[in-house]
This record gives sequence, structure tokens and C-alpha cells, in this order.
Amino acid sequence: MNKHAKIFVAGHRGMVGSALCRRLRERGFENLLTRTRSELDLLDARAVNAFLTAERPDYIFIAAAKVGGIHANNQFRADFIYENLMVEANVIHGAHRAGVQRLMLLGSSCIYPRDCPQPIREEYLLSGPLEPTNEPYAIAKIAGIKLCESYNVQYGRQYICTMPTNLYGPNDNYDLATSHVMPAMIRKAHEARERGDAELVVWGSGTPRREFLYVDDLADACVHLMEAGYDGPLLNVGMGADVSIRELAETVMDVVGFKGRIRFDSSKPDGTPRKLLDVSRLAALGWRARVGLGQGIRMAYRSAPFVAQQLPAQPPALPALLRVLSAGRAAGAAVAATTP
Ligand code: GFB
Repeated sequence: MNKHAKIFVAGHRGMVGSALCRRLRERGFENLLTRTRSELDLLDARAVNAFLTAERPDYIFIAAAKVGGIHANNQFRADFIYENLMVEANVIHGAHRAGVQRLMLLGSSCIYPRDCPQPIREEYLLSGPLEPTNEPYAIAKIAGIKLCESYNVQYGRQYICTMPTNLYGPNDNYDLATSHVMPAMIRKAHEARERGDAELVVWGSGTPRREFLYVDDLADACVHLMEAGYDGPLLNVGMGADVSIRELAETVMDVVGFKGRIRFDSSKPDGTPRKLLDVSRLAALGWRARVGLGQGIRMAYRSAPFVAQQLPAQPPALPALLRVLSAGRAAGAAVAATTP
């Protein structure tokens, strides 16, 4: 990849898109092309075509998507399938029409069958029924994969697809009604500690298992693949290890310093029992995740809006921050109270 290459990051304000921009800049790519939703509506095929034909980027990363946790996926089923199908169709077809040769579509581990063997290998795609709570979203993402494969076969494009496991990190969604479990746990534990609550409510039974990847690790993998010129089939991106939702809640409570007990709310769905990706295909290409779960949760907690606002304007370097956070945890004190 030429360092002057023009790179369009669709969805640059989201958690994944902003991490991709950070990583691309770190790697010396400065010619990044971005558009906010009000500048370019990715649901509008005509506008997307006009934009891509005028700009003709060398590379495209599709990080734009309608995403959410188990409740949002289940509740806003029409929005999830419609918006994701349209964004993928518009950007992928528009890219082809504009002569863009290289593109990466970001998907999700929920594209795989609900009850497939673990860890999940890429070839299990379309081998069984999907998890009902996120079927519309998964169908849209599978359609995106098939769009890429079809343009590659019919027109010789190099449109690749990466399927990350559950992600977390800076710019995550902390709205408790629509978020994923990680930001929900961080916010709930923080607020429970601030209020002095006796318990923290965890949806479902706590037994489902999930794999969590810090979003900067995902961005590193994506840029690594683009730079390496990867143009093979679908690739999983994960840590290669998972935890139960109960273990996740306990780890988050430990980081945040909440000492109460957990109460499970069985009126909420569990979703897929387990989603652990087999990452051997990616490992064979020379990439592995670097941020461990405890370290990642500390960094995510530090960047959460309700914590970041309480910290000094000039944050200390990361190692110092981690010391501050663990000191706060040991004392059971608010992060704000332990920082100068
Ligand atoms: O992260 P999450 O919403 O999505 O939930 P999925 C993971 C697990 O955490 C489920 C439990 O078993 C939830 O019941 N959980 C416990 C909670 N407490 C909470 C809470 O307060 N909030 C939330 N949100 N969950 C999504 C898919 O599935 O994952 C998407 O719906 C996508 O399509 C995404 O694939 C990565 O991992 O179940």
C-alpha cells in the first residue's frame, strides 16, 4: 500500500471506523477520506455512486453499519436488515462502478450458525440455522460477504471480508437499551459503585460464553491484511479465548471496583450459547491479538464518556493510567477521586 493512497473509511465516527483511522494514521497513511452521515447518506445509492465516482479512492474499508446488542438486534429487526443491506449494496456496487479494486467489508461472528462446533471455522458459514435474536442482521452481513465474493468472481475485484468477534473499546455505545454486553457491564458497574448499590443486574443466565476483542487490535489486523495484499476468502478476527458472561461481569466489577453481588435477570434472552472463533487462518498470516481482556477493559473504562469527562484534560501516558485505575480499584474509590 502506497502511503499516499486515498483510503475511504465508511463509518469513521463509529467504534470500528475511528479505530481504523487511528491505526491507518499510525502506519503513515494520511490521505484518509471520510464523510459524516449528513455529508453522505450511505443509504442513498445515487449519492454514494456520485461520491465514489468523483473521489475514486484506492481502498475502502466498510465500517459503517447499524449495530447493537442482543436487545437492539431483536427489537429493531427491520432497521438492522434494511440499513445493513443498503449500505453494503450501495458501497460495494458503487466501488465497483468507480473502478475501486480493493475493499474490506467488516462483519460479525453472528453470521455463523447458532449451534455450530466450537471454535468456529470460516467454512461453517451457511451450514445451519442462525441465532433468532440477530438473524436479520446476520442475513444482511452474509449478503455482504456474498456481494464481495460475487464481484470478485465475476469482475476480478479484490473485495475481502473480515468477521470480528464481539468488540469493545473507545467510542463504544453505552446506551443500556441498545448496547452490547461489555459497555453495558462497564456502565452498570460504574453507576452501581457510584450509587453504593448492593447488586448489579446481568441479563440472562450468565452461562453464555463470548469472546471479546479490543477494537484497536481489530483495526491492526485489518490494516495488516490490507497492507499485506490479502485477497483470499473470509477471515475470522478474534482473541482465540472466551469467557462466560458471569466471568465477564466479575472481571468488569473488579476493574471498576464494585464490590456488590450479581443478580441474573432471567426475563432477558441469553442468545447464542457460545461464539468462539477459530483464528488459525489469520494466525497463519502472521497476526495475533495483543490486548488481554483485563488490560482492554481498563482501557475501555478509562475512555468511557462518563469516566473520561472526570479525568484531567491532559491524560497521563497509558502505563501511568493503568496504575491510577488499579489504585482506584484497590481502594474501591471512584476514578475521579484518585486522579489529580
Ligand atoms: O453483547 P450482547 O448484547 O450480544 O450480549 P450477543 C451477550 C450476552 O450478554 C447475552 C448477556 O447472553 C446477554 O443476555 N448480557 C448480560 C447482556 N447483561 C447484559 C446487558 O446488560 N446488556 C447486554 N446487551 N447483554 C450480538 C448480536 O449478540 O453481538 C449482534 O445481537 C452482533 O448481531 C454482536 O453479532 C457482536 O453477543 O448475544
